[in-house]
Amino acid sequence: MGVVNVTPDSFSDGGAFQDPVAAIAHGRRLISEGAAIVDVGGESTRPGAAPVPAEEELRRVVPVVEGIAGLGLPVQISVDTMKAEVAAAALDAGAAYVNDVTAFRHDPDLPALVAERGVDCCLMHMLGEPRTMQENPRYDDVVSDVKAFLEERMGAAVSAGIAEERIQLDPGIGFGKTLEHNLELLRRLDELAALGRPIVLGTSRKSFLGRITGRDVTERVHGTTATCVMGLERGARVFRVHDVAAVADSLSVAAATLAARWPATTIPTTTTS
Ligand code: HH2
Repeated sequence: MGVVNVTPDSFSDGGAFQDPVAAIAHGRRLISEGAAIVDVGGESTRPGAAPVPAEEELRRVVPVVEGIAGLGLPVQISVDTMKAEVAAAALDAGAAYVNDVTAFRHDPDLPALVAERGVDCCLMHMLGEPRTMQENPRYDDVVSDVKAFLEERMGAAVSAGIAEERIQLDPGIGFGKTLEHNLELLRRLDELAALGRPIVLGTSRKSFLGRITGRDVTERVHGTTATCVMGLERGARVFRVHDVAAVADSLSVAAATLAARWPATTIPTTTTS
């Protein structure tokens, strides 16, 4: 899953793809590098980020989804949003996957929309909200707590009419977690994979990698690939990354070594509503 951030303030590439033409070209490049999914987002969720009004998020996201869909390439377009209004417009424009970092806790209309359109979704764990999530996060046992949360949110999604096969789960690396929490989740990712749904892993360029390596945000590709390879070995199947070429090569070699099947999913190019 390649990341296309159409934002002025994303933590690693804010401002680089605000122009729709640049964002669409970036999407094309990520697809050519091996992305099976491109995740288009118009609201940063970095620690301390301020919420973006739906109107502005729509203005950022919809032309880019439309443009990438118009390329006619074999890719699934994801919209990274917590708002049903934005998701609906993105699905109309050609997206077929909803990536909600709040796991349907922000907008009660979002699960019904995903159910009605029959599209894939990602439910992610976050402790608190982006504005405050890194202020002293605490867990009894981070892996058990995240697992219980994901199980509960998956149950809520199924109750809202979403088919279980459409649901993917994400531990939310960096979302209300210390360095130690992130490493514990990575080390014990197999316990989350035991929930029986594909695990999405979003470690790309995140600050915990900089804490370990001392590298700036654009120099964390090697740290990112290390986490993806370890994640694959422990059951992750979707890797949300900025540096698709490097990660795709690393995963191909790791998957061949493990004789694992990767990519693990077929790629729908249209919505199934
Ligand atoms: N991380 C970010 C945003 N969306 N979605 C999922 N499912 N998992 C993640 O780990 C995840 C996510 C943060 O990364 P990025 O989009 O690059 O930054 P920003 O939120 O500042 O735009």
